Amino acid sequence: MSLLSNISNPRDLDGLSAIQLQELCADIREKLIADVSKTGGHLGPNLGVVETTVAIHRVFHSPKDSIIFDTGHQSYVHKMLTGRADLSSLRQKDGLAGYPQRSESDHDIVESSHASSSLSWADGIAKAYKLTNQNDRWVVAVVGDGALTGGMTWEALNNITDDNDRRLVIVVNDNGRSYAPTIGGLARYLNGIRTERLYSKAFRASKGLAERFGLFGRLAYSMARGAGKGLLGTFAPKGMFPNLDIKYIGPIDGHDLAALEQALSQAKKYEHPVIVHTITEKGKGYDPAQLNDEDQMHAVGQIDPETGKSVETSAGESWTSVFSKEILKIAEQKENLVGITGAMLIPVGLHRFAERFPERVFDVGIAEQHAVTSAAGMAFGGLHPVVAVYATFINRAFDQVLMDVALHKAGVTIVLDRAGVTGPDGASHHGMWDLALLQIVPGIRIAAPRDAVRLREELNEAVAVDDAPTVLRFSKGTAGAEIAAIKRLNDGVDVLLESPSKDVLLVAVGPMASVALQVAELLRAHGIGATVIDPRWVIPVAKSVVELAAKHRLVVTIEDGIRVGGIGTRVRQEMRAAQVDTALNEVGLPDEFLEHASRAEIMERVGLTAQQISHDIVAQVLGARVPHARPLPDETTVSQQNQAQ
Ligand SMILES: Cc1ncc(C[n+]2csc(CCOP(=O)(O)OP(=O)(O)O)c2C)c(N)n1
Repeated sequence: MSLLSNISNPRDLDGLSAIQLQELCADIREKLIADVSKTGGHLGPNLGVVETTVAIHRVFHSPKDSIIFDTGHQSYVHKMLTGRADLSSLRQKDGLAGYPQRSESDHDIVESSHASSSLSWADGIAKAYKLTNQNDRWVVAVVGDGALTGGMTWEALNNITDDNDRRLVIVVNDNGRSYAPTIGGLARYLNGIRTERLYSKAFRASKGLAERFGLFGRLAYSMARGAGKGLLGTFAPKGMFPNLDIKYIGPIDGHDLAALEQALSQAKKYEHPVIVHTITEKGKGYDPAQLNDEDQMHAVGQIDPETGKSVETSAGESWTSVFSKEILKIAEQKENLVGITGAMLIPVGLHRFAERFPERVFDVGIAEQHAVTSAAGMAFGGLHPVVAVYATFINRAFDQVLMDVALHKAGVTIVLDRAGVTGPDGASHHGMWDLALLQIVPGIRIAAPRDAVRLREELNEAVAVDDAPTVLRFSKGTAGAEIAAIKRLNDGVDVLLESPSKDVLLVAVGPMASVALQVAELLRAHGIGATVIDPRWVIPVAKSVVELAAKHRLVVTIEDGIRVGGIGTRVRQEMRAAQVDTALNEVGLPDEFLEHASRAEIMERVGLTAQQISHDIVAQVLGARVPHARPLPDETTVSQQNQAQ
């Protein structure tokens, strides 16, 4: 029987001996590999924080003490120690979430998977505990070196160091990597600490920390801030952390449980903000991860646990791969084209471009806001930047798109991967807000390709615009089969299907084109005629969309973004402005946080399936559901004949 099966809450760790704790860490790793290889998830990061998480839970008392995981992708071990040892349902419908989730446990606090927010959360919680006299509660933030490249962490540190009277411990989990090695001056600084000669000395010293503290150490440590650095300061590297005016402990071997516990216990005793700097290895204890140069198995799909090799069969080329190849082609022709990524070079497909033209692709760290404003600067200087991010992360940089790019008429192309429902990563990872958010930016143009051919085409069109922001958004997964148009209208709108009767105009946004065609097919079985169009550029709304709307009894827009303020709403407003009064039904995602499940399961749950959409349209055409299709005075439609029968 494994030790892990005896752990139902963190206090069960208290009675374990050093040897048992080591055994437990081995059990945890074994279980992580066994379960995550089946469910997919963040394997490398979690293998790297096994000892750190065990030590934190031994020293601090969650949920009384608040433990916050930055990004939350490395919280699996925390889940296992807080009554959720079985990860076999991870990221599945009705199973455990891939990030902390309050509904799962009192031990989970921050659910958002958007990086670099943990120190602000910690600052806020610590302020609240202080003001409400909850002085026996600590706040612990676990933040990676990657997340530390995000500006919010520095805004938070600036505030944390301004009020020393708080019980706040910042554990910097430094593995030198985000997905790829972490970039920038901060990373170089941390790397310097890891590699400098002093490190090996400090590393050894960390093992005997408590003993070395002795009376003098404890005294020095409890000295008021400013009166001295304390003994631990002697291990601290010269430079950034000491200059931040915050107590620093480290570097600590993040796989040495005893050293970790000693350091964290000292940090706890200090009763003021402290940074505990741990050095860990991503993927620790699992060769396929540690030997994986690309990202040390930061995030995996289903794998063979023995070899670490993917066991997923791909149904075709991914959207990302199509983009990746096309952007390189364009870069070969267009010398002023540059790429920008927020620490996700390979996931967003800029790696081919970077391999060929290393000086023209910039990894800016997890810093989407900086990426966008820096792009505005590059455009001013004569470049055409392509900022490639996951759709959900552009939320962070809305103001920069609005004020720095659009207001300055900068030719910047923003490429949004993982747009729409993404699935198992859960509520904060769906790319469902971009269309509603970005369409309100004056002058912006947004393209949503329906297939790989259109992705290439629209990307080329986007980078040719040098006086406004352009956006290209596409989904996760495979691009699917080509969907040919029967004709292209003058303003670039593709007509995918026409029917003899003009009952319904289906306006499909991007990948919803295939669903729209299925809807048309189902309607045909009911004698309802549909025209299906793909506007290609959904913002601004093309004139021909409005003209076609005027010629139909009902307009139905179908998008995989939120319905509120989405493309459908915009089409309706443009129709009204043009005095077109055809009824419009905007089909899209509800404005809710959508829990993790597969993409298909979520689409089913929210009614974004051909069956559900066509079911509603039939009722609307028959006048049984609002909005009612209006009659076309000059044409008799098949459905009107049906109604008459
Ligand atoms: C705002 C934002 N941008 C990008 C990401 C994608 N992302 C998830 S984890 C990660 C790397 C995190 O590195 P680090 O904080 O060092 O943690 P590690 O995985 O190395 O433990 C990135 C870029 C994100 N979650 N949030």
